[in-house]
Amino acid sequence: MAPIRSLVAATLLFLSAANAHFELNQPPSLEGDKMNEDLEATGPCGGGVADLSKNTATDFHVDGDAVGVLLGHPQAKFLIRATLDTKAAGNWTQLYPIFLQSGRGNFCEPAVTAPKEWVGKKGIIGIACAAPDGMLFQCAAVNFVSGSNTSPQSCTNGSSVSASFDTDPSLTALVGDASTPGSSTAPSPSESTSGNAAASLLAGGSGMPVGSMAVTAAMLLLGAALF
Ligand SMILES: *[C@@H]1O[C@H](CO)[C@@H](O)[C@H](O)[C@H]1NC(C)=O
Ligand SMILES: *[C@@H]1O[C@H](CO)[C@@H](O)[C@H](O)[C@H]1NC(C)=O
Ligand SMILES: [Cu+2]
Repeated sequence: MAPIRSLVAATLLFLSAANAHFELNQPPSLEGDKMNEDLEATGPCGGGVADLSKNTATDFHVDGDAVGVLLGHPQAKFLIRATLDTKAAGNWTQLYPIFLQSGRGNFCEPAVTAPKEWVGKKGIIGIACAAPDGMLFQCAAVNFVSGSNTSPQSCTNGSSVSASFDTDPSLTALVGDASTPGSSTAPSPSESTSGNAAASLLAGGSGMPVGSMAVTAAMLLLGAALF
């Protein structure tokens, strides 16, 4: 019995990891263990609802604290941003340079910093991920506190994971003071999603020949359907 059960468990784990876009592990995400992947493409927080009057917040040290993700794609670029807006409606500050993660698995940056003036305030840390299947979002509610967290728990890099600093216009567009609550000048998630997916597929690249072929096939089918 036990071996079969663990085999099933391992298979389920593998399947869920293979299907996963990305998960925010540190700080704990608004959705906790119950992430709804279907909503992950919805900005600013995926299926999480930012509301600082209700969200459970964990301490985040402004002189350096950990941000950890689990990536289910072979490659993706990440933006780490934060806002003091109570509903995460805008006014995002970038906390860390945009980086490219290569390799599926855990990535943790142990020394992400935030503005010192934020000590004593509550805020939302938002992660935006430019993945092969579009832009994805997760958030965490935090209390900004002074000092640094030098030995963060469960902050590890997967053995086949590497990272390098990078640039990405669709991620950079998600930073700034411009968008005030209620306005919608920022590009909508769906727009940046399709734009980015198309761009990364057109760029060809090492990663996804099968994906490009699937997209090409889908376009051919769509074309046929239109005639
Ligand atoms: C944006 O955030 C800053 C703090 O980083 C704050 O001083 C400013 O008032 C905020 N602006 C808006 C429009 O909320
Ligand atoms: C993970 O890798 C990044 C980039 O190489 C590095 O900055 C970071 O310190 C590593 N994290 C841990 C927990 O070692
Ligand atoms: Cu995905």
